[in-house]
Amino acid sequence: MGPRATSGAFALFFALAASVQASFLLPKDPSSKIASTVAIPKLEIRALPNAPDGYTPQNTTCPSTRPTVRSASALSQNETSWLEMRRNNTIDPMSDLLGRLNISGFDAESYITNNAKNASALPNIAIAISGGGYRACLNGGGAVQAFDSREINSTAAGHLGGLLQSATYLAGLSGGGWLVGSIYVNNFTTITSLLDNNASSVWEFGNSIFEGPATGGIQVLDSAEYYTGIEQEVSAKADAGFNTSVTDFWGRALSFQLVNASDGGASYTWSSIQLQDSFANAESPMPILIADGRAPGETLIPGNTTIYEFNPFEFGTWDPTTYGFVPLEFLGSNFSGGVLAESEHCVRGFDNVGYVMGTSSSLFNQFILDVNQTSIPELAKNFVSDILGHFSESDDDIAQYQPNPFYGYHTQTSTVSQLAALNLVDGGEDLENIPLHPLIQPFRHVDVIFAVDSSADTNNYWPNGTSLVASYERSLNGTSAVGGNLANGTSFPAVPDQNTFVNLGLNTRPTFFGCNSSNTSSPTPLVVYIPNSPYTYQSNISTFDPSYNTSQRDLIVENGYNVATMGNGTVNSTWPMCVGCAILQRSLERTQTAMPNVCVQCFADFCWDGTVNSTNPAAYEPPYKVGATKKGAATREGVSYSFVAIVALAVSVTLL
Ligand SMILES: *[C@@H]1O[C@H](CO)[C@@H](O)[C@H](O)[C@H]1NC(C)=O
Ligand SMILES: *[C@@H]1O[C@H](CO)[C@@H](O)[C@H](O)[C@H]1NC(C)=O
Ligand SMILES: *[C@@H]1O[C@H](CO)[C@@H](O)[C@H](O)[C@H]1NC(C)=O
Ligand SMILES: *[C@@H]1O[C@H](CO)[C@@H](O)[C@H](O)[C@H]1NC(C)=O
Ligand SMILES: *[C@@H]1O[C@H](CO)[C@@H](O)[C@H](O)[C@H]1NC(C)=O
Ligand SMILES: *[C@@H]1O[C@H](CO)[C@@H](O)[C@H](O)[C@H]1NC(C)=O
Ligand SMILES: *[C@@H]1O[C@H](CO)[C@@H](O)[C@H](O)[C@H]1NC(C)=O
Ligand SMILES: *[C@@H]1O[C@H](CO)[C@@H](O)[C@H](O)[C@H]1NC(C)=O
Ligand SMILES: *[C@@H]1O[C@H](CO)[C@@H](O)[C@H](O)[C@H]1NC(C)=O
Ligand SMILES: *[C@@H]1O[C@H](CO)[C@@H](O)[C@H](O)[C@H]1NC(C)=O
Ligand SMILES: *[C@@H]1O[C@H](CO)[C@@H](O)[C@H](O)[C@H]1NC(C)=O
Ligand SMILES: CC(=O)N[C@H]1CO[C@H](CO)[C@@H](O)[C@@H]1O
Repeated sequence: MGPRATSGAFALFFALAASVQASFLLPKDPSSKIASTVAIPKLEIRALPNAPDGYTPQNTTCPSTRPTVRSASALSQNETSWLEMRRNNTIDPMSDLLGRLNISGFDAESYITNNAKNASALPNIAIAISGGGYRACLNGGGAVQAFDSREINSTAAGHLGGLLQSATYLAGLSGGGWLVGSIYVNNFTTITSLLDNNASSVWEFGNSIFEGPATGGIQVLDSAEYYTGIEQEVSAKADAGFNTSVTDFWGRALSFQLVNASDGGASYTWSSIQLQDSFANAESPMPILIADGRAPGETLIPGNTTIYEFNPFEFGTWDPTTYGFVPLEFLGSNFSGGVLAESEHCVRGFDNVGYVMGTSSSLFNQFILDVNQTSIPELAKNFVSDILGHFSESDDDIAQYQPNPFYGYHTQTSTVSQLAALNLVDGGEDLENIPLHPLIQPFRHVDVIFAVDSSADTNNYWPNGTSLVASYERSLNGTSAVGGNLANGTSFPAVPDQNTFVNLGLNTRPTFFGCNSSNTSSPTPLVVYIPNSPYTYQSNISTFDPSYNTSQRDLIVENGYNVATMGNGTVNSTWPMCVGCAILQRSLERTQTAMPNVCVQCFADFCWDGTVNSTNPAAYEPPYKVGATKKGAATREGVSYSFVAIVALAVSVTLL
């Protein structure tokens, strides 16, 4: 598809979007701002807008050491150096946090400070935020708010503030990637600042992405300017010789909701995160986003697909097929066989933050597969089914990374080394909807992963363990004939089937997996599974719902805070202390320190004990654990049809 087609397609997209929206979108509550009572730090400065020419990638002069693709046989030197700094910076927050969590009969603060010189003895913590559209962004946002010691009251008894400051990695995928991206692109800001209703918040989800930003806040564009601007930017990228796809439009549109810049942050790059003070000084965890590989013509993404990660330094994969990383800043350069020929320029500006977040959430092919399971009008169903034909016949893919940085690289094992373009889709399409893959890589030595799951697995959009099951199954393919060496040294704790998750309630309260590390031959992180559940709000909103009024948005975040803290310890008073035990357990093993008795009890209470009950469960309809928050006029808006319909239209017009 050439540049002109892109531009024409987008004009059509705009026209159709506007008309479909008029017929499908439900009315919204315009008067739902809640006055905030707390003093909120001002959100001002953010990641560096360092792309050379806005959204258009540009040829630039290469550094004296030309960028190359490296083998995934170790961590990057940049990550290794960064980790040394991060290790030191986590010691005080971890010691403070464990002190507050108050593990009876154990002086956790002294334990951490006594081992501070022995970096590898200390706990190594990661947080993973699942996908699931705005539901996942907001529920995950509540969890991150709870983990962040900068948030008001988060360090009170029963709360978990400081876990974020103690963590080494923060991974997100799809809607969870919007959350992670929002935080880092806006100068490692807090969730409260993103929601700030006193000034103008970044997370204004009242206007759907298809309408564009509300005027009067930080954004000043009307819908027409919004669409025209996006069209011009994507056309300019196409004119510069880069294949564009529906994800370019999607990513630009997302940026207006996620990046605090009046032009939607066209110049912000994911690699610029490494230049931000908070990251450069290792004062924040390392953010990682995930996307899945997609073979040409493929609609259903298999469990053995290649999983790619974007970290602030690099883009690439640990999987034994492609098994390589490229410097993210120079993505878009024409690598061949892992090197950039002398005749080639160093392209910069390809790794636009919206494009990266849009890639991780590019689930257009999934919509088409799911259309008959979705409650949309017959008309829309037929329409989507119609375009399925065009779609599967076409090699015009969803998120195009062209030129493919892994062209001619690892030709013996790679499935993409002969492809001019690398095609990526939403990181959850292989069913691993929690971004655990980068966190179980042996080189990263993660001890414990707090896995926040906002997946919509059951009929009414609650999680049921599907993501953990997928991660576990993949980890078993170390030697199997079919999967080859897919696991490639990774190890994942055993988990039961989904029926067991529901029958034993493992999807309704936090559960630890992998408690007994002697059960696995290679180092395996402890997984603290934190499933979305109704504490104070029924947060099981459809993934396809594109708009949220302010009160609904805030209630989902508050519920997420309660999900992570079990209602600030009111639903289960031992939970905060047991989080402390989970943090410490692998470290105590390494230093051959006995588990405190209270921790032994925590593990008895919160670990999956190996029991299985695979009978078909009744419909999963969890009751409130605390009770509905009485605040504002939070109405559950019905599922809006516009998302599915417009996505279908966008896909079709892009292909025509
Ligand atoms: C971390 O702290 C140790 C000991 O306190 C010190 O020797 C080391 O230089 C520090 N590392 C970094 C990268 O700051
Ligand atoms: C913080 O805690 C105090 C005392 O419990 C309470 O009055 C206040 O509303 C809380 N603030 C927030 C933002 O939750
Ligand atoms: C980012 O936020 C920090 C902490 O609030 C602030 O000190 C710093 O000045 C901000 N960064 C930039 C580049 O201004
Ligand atoms: C994935 O599995 C299928 C068979 O189930 C196989 O044909 C394909 O080559 C595998 N892909 C990779 C990347 O291993
Ligand atoms: C991972 O895959 C690479 C490339 O195929 C291989 O060289 C390496 O030995 C594998 N590592 C493990 C631990 O299996
Ligand atoms: C790693 O850091 C060095 C400087 O220490 C820098 O020159 C290089 O570009 C960085 N690499 C990546 C991939 O960011
Ligand atoms: C960038 O350089 C390549 C050759 O390395 C050339 O083909 C391409 O046209 C240049 N792009 C622009 C926008 O100048
Ligand atoms: C959805 O259902 C219609 C009619 O029942 C059928 O023609 C169509 O192929 C189905 N679409 C998909 C994607 O399965
Ligand atoms: C769990 O979720 C999967 C994926 O959506 C679904 O196929 C399965 O029926 C669900 N099982 C239960 C018991 O909820
Ligand atoms: C827990 O604390 C948070 C933040 O202070 C608050 O929003 C939430 O309502 C509290 N939960 C309960 C159950 O009191
Ligand atoms: C906390 O939850 C665990 C796991 O469900 C349970 O065994 C324990 O009795 C609960 N404790 C309290 C104080 O509610
Ligand atoms: C992704 C993948 O190939 N998974 C397979 C791994 O192996 C188990 C059996 O050991 C299969 O059930 C999975 O399908």
